[in-house]
Amino acid sequence: MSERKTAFITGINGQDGSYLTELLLNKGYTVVGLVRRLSVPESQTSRLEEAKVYPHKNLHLEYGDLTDQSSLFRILNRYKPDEIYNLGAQSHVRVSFDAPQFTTDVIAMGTLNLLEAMREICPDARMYQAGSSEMFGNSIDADGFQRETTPMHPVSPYGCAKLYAHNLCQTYRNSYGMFISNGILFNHESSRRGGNFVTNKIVKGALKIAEGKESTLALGNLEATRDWGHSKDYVEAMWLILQHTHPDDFVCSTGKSHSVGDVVKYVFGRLDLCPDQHIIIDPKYFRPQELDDLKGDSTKLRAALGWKPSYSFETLLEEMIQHGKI
Ligand code: NAP
Ligand code: G4F
Repeated sequence: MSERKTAFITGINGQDGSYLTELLLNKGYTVVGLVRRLSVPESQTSRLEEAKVYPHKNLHLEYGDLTDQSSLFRILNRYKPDEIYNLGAQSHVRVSFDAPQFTTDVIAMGTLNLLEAMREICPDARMYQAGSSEMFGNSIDADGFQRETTPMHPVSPYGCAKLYAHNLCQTYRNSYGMFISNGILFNHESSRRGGNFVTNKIVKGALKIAEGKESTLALGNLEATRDWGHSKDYVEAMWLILQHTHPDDFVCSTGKSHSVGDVVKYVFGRLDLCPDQHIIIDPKYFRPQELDDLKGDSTKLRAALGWKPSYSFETLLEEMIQHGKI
């Protein structure tokens, strides 16, 4: 790279934000991140510290919030980024039923705030929007896959807010000729995944049972299926999407799906535990409306940008188990 590029990341201390920061610093970028003020300041940078990228001379953190447009104007004005990655979100689907307005404010209005700030200050920058397979709801093509052309009928406040942001990004791209690309990412996990998402909850719960610290693990729906990949692979896709010749929308997925019950079976099996003796079904983890099955066709991304996942379902869970043992 001849001239150092600057990237601005909202949600920098999230799971994906931390992997993306590692990737971009390694590529020689200056990285600017938006962090929210938390009452435990150590939590503001916990994942970046775990990734060993904070502190770093080319990483600058700025206080702000997607719902505070003045903070976005201030930061964009100061750094004039070449690339913007909009990863900030209340990203838990179940919680979006409990806090629908907050979820919508951050994801939908927050994206609008960012787009307007970008249009005013750095319209020639490139922006990646973190869209989700949750936008499809229970809509599935006849062959069992979801792809870019599959109709989107979300079944959660989170999915609705993400679809608003997705549509808004397309509208700004088409109206103003801005380089704005939507990712439609299927579930992706890692050892940095929040402990209340199902994969990490199962890994951590099983390890506690194996160590004799707990005897049961309460879960909700075990029948739902998801297409699970690794966050490290998916942030690579985000970067590739912004290096493309033109802005576009891309599904990112492994193309293989497993049930929540399969995750339980695999993780408990690896720890020589019998799930029937430990798993309790607690309706409090059911959602008012469930998204039953997700399996993504990422042919477009693979063909246009040469992306492919390096982790399988098994190697992903294996890494999470080994990390949890440390
Ligand atoms: P995550 O770990 O929950 O991280 C979300 C980040 O957003 C956190 O750093 C959080 O900050 C920040 N944030 C929350 N509210 C904010 C606000 N009002 N203003 C600014 N930042 C705010 O999520 P992730 O797994 O990394 O996912 C990254 C993005 O991809 C999210 O937009 C998510 O919805 C989307 N996505 C994720 C998946 C997946 O399977 N992981 C799939 C599809 C799409 P705090 O740490 O301060 O809370
Ligand atoms: O791990 P989950 O909470 O992920 P979910 O709802 O699929 O959402 C994740 O992936 C989306 C992409 O499709 C992202 F956009 C979103 O931000 C997030 O990262 O739940 C997965 C499945 C669900 O069917 C849920 O009902 O696991 C089921 N489940 C069963 N017991 C549980 C539990 N989920 C959670 N969180 N906790 C349980 O005890």
